[in-house]
Amino acid sequence: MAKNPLDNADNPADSYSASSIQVLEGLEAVRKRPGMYIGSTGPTGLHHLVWEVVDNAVDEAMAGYCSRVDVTILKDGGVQVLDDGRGIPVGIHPKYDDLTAAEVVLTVLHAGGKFGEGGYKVSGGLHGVGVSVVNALSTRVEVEIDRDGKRHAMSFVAGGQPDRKLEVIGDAPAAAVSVADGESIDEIGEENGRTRTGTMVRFWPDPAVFKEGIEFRTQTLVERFQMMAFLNAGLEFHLIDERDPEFEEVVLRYDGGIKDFVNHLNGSKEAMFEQVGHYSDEDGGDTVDIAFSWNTGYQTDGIHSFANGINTIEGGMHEQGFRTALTRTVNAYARDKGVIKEKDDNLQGEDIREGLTAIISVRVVEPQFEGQTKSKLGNVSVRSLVEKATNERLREWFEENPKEAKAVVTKATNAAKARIAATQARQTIRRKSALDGAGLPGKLADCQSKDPAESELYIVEGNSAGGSAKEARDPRTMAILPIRGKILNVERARIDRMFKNAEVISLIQAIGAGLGEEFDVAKGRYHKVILLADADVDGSHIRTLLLTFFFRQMRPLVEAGYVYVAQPPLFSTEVGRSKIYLKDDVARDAYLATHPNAEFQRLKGLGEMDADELWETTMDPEKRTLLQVTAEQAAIADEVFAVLMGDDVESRKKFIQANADDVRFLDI
Ligand code: 0RA
Repeated sequence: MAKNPLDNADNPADSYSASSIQVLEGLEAVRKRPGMYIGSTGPTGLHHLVWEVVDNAVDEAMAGYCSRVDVTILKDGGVQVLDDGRGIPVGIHPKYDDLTAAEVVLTVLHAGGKFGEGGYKVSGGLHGVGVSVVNALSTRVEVEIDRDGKRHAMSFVAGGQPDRKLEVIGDAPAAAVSVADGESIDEIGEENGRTRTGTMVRFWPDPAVFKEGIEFRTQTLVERFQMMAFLNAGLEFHLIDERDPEFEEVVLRYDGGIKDFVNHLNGSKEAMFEQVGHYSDEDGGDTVDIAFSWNTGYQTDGIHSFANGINTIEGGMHEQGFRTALTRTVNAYARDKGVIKEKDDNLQGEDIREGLTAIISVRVVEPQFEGQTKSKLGNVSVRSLVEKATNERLREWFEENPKEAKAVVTKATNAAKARIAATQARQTIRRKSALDGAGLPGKLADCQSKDPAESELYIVEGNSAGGSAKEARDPRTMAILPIRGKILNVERARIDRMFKNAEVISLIQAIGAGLGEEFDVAKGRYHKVILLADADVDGSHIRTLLLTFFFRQMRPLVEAGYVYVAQPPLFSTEVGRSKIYLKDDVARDAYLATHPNAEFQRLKGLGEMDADELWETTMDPEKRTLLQVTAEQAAIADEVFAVLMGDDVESRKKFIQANADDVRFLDI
């Protein structure tokens, strides 16, 4: 906890006035209740520190002053964020007579970029708490600012206590000359009369705050920066991980912005036409940007929305406006062109959204974030903005691209037919009362307990493994459903076909909570649905098919945290007359370190274990490790699934080969 600087005679903060004390009390509040400012003190909160600093650089980019952000994970666990924005202002702050604006930004809550002139019109950052929070939760922060021709530096220790007041440490270097394509100057950094501006923030998170650890996950940073790069056309991110000598610098820059985002999400799918549609509009400082394309696939959830750079996974007014206007526009167009006759029913939204990939990005001056995870946009005015833009501009796009428009309408018409066929198929099944849980599948060995909270369903690949699992289980709480062969690939199958698949039907019956839009997680018969398949590539494939099925057709089950992946061991070794199982390479290496000469067998399949072994290694709640499947980052998950499951066989093969070991740990 930060000490009162006045208690320490050696502290340079001695010269600070009453306002500085106030300032430190603010940071003290952050240290007392960090969760209130960064959501949690777990890995999510830890990464939030990086987002806070990077958001400031992105704000500079949005205001038109920053073109590049360099993020470095330092060897000693700190993080450095360097941008070429205007630099945090270095003059004396009007409200705090003895502090520079830069010191205020680093030590006063909410000071961010919101004060004085030159403040941002539209700001990112879900919490928007500002860099001072990063300061409060770090053991050390170092800042360098290039501005007004000078390089300035300051630093803080122990949760925001001044270590070195802002001072000039030299001249700012010359500004980089931007070299256009084909020009002869190839030396970046050459004098052009101007000096560089920008901010460098280096921080070391406080392990006393982040008790679960202070290790940053590179992939998390890459995914976030990629999203930001898509949403800010032309902005260039560089990521370096100095902890890993093998790490190759990641550079992310998309000059096509959200159009590139759509292409990227569609990358592994078969696009219906070459060009990505795009339009934007503006009203009273709020802006909307939309890019869209259709692919030949059947999913209906390809709309991804963002507000001020935040992925609004719970949707909101911008999404609503788009959906309404999309449905309206396609129906109006189809009627005008005579594809739908007067007496015909309208196409439904889901028909039109089949195969659609769209990015909706809005910037809102005063965003209202609502919902459970504060990721739903509540501004009603944004709905009309998006609706109006879509009504006008999408219609224009259809008129200008008649071939594409026709393909869209034809696809939607086919989807409508399939929807009607599915309703009929569903009714047939319901008549047999299969979907309502009255009939349980014959292959299911159900558990005795009727309390979903303690009941577990093991979905086991193959009949022989299914047999072992039935023998091994605790019949009171564990149900076993053997699944034969590969279930239908749901990414590619329309719902009407899925109802005809025996494996899919038995899954739906066993879980007993319905399917698709009718899925009701409260009716689920098990709070743990555990996928148990071999630890090899075939097992990975089946696991992925099942995960895709749950993700697409029973998403609330995934969101509730009810879906798990069991981890059968990969290796076994004989020790005397007993056998020891080790779950992965790490466990094997650890074992080898203490038991030289052990010979390992790579296990080929679950079928090789008898019931006792299966219980011991994989099912015993006392010993097993289950991986909980999460549905975070739907946009990225969409892509992972698409790569794995989509029509593009080549990229699917490549993905599975590249990730053969990881696929079983697939963390959607
Ligand atoms: C306050 C005001 C202005 C910019 C910033 C803060 C700022 C903060 C950070 C943090 C990391 N990089 C940053 N870049 C800028 C506006 C500057 C002006 O009006 O000139």
